[in-house]
Amino acid sequence: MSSNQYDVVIVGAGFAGLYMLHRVLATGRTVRVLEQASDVGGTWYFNRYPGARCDAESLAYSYSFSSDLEQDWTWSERYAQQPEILAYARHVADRFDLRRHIDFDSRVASAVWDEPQGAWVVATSQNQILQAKVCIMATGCLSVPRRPDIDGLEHFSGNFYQASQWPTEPVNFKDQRVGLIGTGSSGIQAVPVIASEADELTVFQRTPNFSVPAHNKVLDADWVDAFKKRYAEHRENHRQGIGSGFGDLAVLPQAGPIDPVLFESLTEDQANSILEAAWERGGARFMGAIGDTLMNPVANAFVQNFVHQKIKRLVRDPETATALCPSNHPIGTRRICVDSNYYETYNLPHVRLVNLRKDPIVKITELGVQLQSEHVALDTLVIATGFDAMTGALLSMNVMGPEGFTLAEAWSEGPKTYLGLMAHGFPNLFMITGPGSPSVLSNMMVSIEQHVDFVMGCLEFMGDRDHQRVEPSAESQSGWMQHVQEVANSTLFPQGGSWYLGANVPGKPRVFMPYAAGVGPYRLACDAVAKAGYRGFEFA
Ligand code: NA7
Repeated sequence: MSSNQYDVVIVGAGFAGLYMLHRVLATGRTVRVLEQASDVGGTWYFNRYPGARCDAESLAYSYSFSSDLEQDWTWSERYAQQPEILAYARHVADRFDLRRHIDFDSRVASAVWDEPQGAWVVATSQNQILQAKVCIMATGCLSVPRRPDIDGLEHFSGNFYQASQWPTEPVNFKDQRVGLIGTGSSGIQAVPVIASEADELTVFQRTPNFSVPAHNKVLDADWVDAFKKRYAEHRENHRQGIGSGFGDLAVLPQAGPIDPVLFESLTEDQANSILEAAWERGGARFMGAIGDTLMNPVANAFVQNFVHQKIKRLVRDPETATALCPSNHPIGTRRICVDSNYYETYNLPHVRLVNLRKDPIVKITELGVQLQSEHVALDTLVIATGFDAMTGALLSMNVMGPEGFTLAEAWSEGPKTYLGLMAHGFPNLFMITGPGSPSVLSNMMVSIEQHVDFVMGCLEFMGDRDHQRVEPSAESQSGWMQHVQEVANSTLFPQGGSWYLGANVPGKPRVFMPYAAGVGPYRLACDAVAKAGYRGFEFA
């Protein structure tokens, strides 16, 4: 083997790439990781905007593969902030001696299957070329930032920042008139923090999102000790999908379990008190308080109304409160946001919401934002306008299979995968948390570990039988995609018009991409496939 030939190449050194690397190294295979950033961490490397925080509970959003690691590492808060999560990724890279297998600042430009060699030839924009029998895309679901097509954006002469490409050096908002465009999770997390520093903050909102309070806090050391003593049980709950793997029901010290109940079995008072308890408890699991919120339009409308009432009580100005109440999508069909004082921030005298539905942006000028009705002068403009989610990174790399067509061509009508793990026509190319897997609807750590373990099982299976090549059959892939759509269509998700559907990117096919049945059922499906000799995959 020449020095640029490997058994495995992994693209990405976020949490998926790091664990994949650790597992591959343990088998003695040769492996190289290519990472576009200058350090590990993936999405947590780039998303360092003020207020960036995980919306899964820290003790659940962490690796379970090493008991020593989970016992040694101490999370400080219920929901970890970006710097702490990045520190954790760095710790893992050092602790397991992973860095020397990673090429940083190496952005993959193409991956082309070489049929005679039976290998992927992976080239970077830095003119590095590697060859590997197996290529694993650990490129993340939210790693290609979207720039909005707002006229004049490039002409703004003040300070300009994009949430998902935040500079490494500190940003000063003091004495600044700041504008922020975008009110998804990123904007909602950033608003209170920017408001605490800026002279003035104007938030330009096109579509409001539902947000529930995080009730974040410093974790109690005794409680953490008790939790860690039973870590294995908690992890098992996460794997089975309790709370979408976001954290099991005993994760909070003071709160008891919330039993999922169906709306029709409840009186109005009971439904309200269940929602009240879930609101007080905080976090994304609010969505699971009434079990059929995402299936039953009547239940969903009730929960929407509950949150509208909360917003109207939290925000003093009635016009602002009304503008903040989402009315164009069922609650939960766009990713529920988890905030710290988001709604309350609008009560501050120097914070203002502009409802772009009533007063649209005409253009960005050198000095600020020109609305239809007025010009808003700004020193700093922040955009938090989202991502080309789930397929953006995979399709940006010019991946070409043996038949001479690219992944972008194969997916021109939307992504097609088997189990979200592989695509027909692209042998030996695995995806971690790809479209068609629970991915963004789950705790990513739970999904990442399950995917990596599945891929390793498949590679071992191949090694034992001297198989050189694997890909899913066309039939198994179309069967899985049909199942993914059927599951989505049994929920309200398709009504959300969200990035889950590609709806935020002009021209992107509208296909519901994540698998909505949950991490537990998905794991069972994968386990059954593996047990049946990797049913649906073809080996050669
Ligand atoms: P999101 O959730 O996609 O939010 C993007 C926001 O940007 C959303 O409010 C958009 O409004 C807004 N947007 C996009 N383009 C424009 C234009 N042209 N004008 C005004 N507003 C615009 O991205 P986030 O980064 O907040 O969150 C993504 C995930 O990252 C999140 O769920 C977490 O998992 C982490 P729109 O809805 O399109 O009207």
